[in-house]
Amino acid sequence: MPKDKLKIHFATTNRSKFLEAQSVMKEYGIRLIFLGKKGLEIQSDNLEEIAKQSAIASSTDMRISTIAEDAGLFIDPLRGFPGPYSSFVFRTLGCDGILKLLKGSHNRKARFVSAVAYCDPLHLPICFSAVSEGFVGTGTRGTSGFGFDPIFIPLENGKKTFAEMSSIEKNRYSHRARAFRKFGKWSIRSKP
Ligand code: ITT
Repeated sequence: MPKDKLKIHFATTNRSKFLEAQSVMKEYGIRLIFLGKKGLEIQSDNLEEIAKQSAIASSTDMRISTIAEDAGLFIDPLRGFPGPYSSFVFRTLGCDGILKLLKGSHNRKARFVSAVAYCDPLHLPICFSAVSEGFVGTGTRGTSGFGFDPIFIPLENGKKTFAEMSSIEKNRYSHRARAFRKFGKWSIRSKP
């Protein structure tokens, strides 16, 4: 683990994502800093590869320790779509577009996946992935969070969408919180 363990830059443009991750990192004594930009993202259908390359790019460019995260919603009856293309699909189709694609489908099983990559200028990146299993609701509900939160219901809760939860509650079930906790545990284990 790096010398500047307590301060890590999060190479993301998404402030909601940052705030969720920041509160998890606090549990591990890590101060996460919002970078407001990310390294050039590669085209790939592998979230871990995208996150790793993005973390390498930011860390090399700025000579600092960085974290990058790539996440996506994988919907079973759509054979994993939108998956790694979630950002584009959210901007183009949005929640309503996904609901239309699923109209009449009884199978609404889906999962959010998060890949969190850490990189410092002297080492190869390390990546931690986690999943939140759930299903897509039949309409949009709630105003919290971002992205596909209004249509995703995590299995462990089974009732509320992520957008109907506080960020603390979302962090109990979310792919992102789980992946960041894996990173947090690793950072404690690798204490110099
Ligand atoms: P950065 O790449 O700058 O970090 P981003 O918003 O583009 O921000 P991702 O590529 O990781 O982030 O995520 C792709 C999309 O997947 C994102 O724009 C959302 O629409 C959706 N998504 C990811 N995590 C989500 C979450 O926790 N809740 C709702 N939607 C999420």
